[in-house]
Amino acid sequence: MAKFEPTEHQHTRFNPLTGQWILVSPHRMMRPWSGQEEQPQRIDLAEFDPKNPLCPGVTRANGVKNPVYTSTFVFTNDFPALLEDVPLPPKSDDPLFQISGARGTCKVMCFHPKSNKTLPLMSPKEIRSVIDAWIKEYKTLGAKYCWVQIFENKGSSMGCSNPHPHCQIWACSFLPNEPRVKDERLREYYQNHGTALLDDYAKKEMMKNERIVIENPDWLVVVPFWASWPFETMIISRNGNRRISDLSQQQINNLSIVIKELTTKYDNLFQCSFPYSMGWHGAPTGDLSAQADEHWTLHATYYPPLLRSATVRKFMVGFELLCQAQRDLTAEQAADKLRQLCGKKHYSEHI
Ligand code: H2U
Repeated sequence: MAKFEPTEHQHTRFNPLTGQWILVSPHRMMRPWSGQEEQPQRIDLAEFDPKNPLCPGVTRANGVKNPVYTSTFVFTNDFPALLEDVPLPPKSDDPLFQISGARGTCKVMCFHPKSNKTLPLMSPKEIRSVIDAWIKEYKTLGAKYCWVQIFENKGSSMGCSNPHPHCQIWACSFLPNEPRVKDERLREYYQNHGTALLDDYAKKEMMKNERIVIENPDWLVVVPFWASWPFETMIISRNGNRRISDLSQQQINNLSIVIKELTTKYDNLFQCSFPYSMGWHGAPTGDLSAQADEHWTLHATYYPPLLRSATVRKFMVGFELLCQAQRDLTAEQAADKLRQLCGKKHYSEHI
């Protein structure tokens, strides 16, 4: 039988952060596509839309007028999934009908006053203001809540309801599933190895040099070995930071450059405003900040849905929903494509 070639032969890979396996089927890259096609996100938006409730000076759905902000702007979501003061459900000791209280708050953060300034089109200085605002919110909300999730849904194909550049921050009184499982797995690795899983992983990726997209002294961007979305990436702290609130000025500066470069590469890949969901994970906060946290390493994950063009996306359905995630392109092939793309100049500058 022929020798195993990861770019030709199907195999499964393990995600140590979730405990789940994914199926890699590179031989499927050639299959024809006659399914749904996405509408690429428009990049020719006006700077200001008087009807857009996220724009400066516009009145939102709840009748409150936004200030004429000139940098970032944060407000409490007018339609929050989590409220601060709600009655708690009665206790249930039936294992089949478990129920628990949930409290929290949801915020919206506009990145920039101009609707047409997505992150790749912003300057590193403007991106720094976004990171500073993330840290400020994280500190305030993290004093009260055990999990603060900063996330950006970009593009309508990722459920984003408004094209103005923004992210959301949800703070909750409970550890949600993804961070809870991650916390358990990182802790178990630390107990077995005496080192943090993602610190070890970043060092090994640096040595292997097969999946690196961008690197600088503070940050490593890789397509993780276990990536399930076609062009999924992780930004991993190389200096053992556990939370976004730990970052030094230099780390913030270098992060702003990394975010600009990565999102520029993403846009340049299919010459569109590249959709994704991204978010930050670090050690829990609030009551849980008293627990040991040396098993955590600060990181962000980007989950972009596009597969082979601005209009053809990956669907996580069928086998993925019923069995396990599956991908065609290998993580190494995706990293190679992203690495070779220009991260300094946005494609729209050539138009
Ligand atoms: P998304 O694009 O990721 O859906 O985020 C936009 C958020 O902005 C959304 O959660 C909120 C929506 O509830 N929003 C307001 O709070 N007030 C408004 O007037 C419009 C949108």
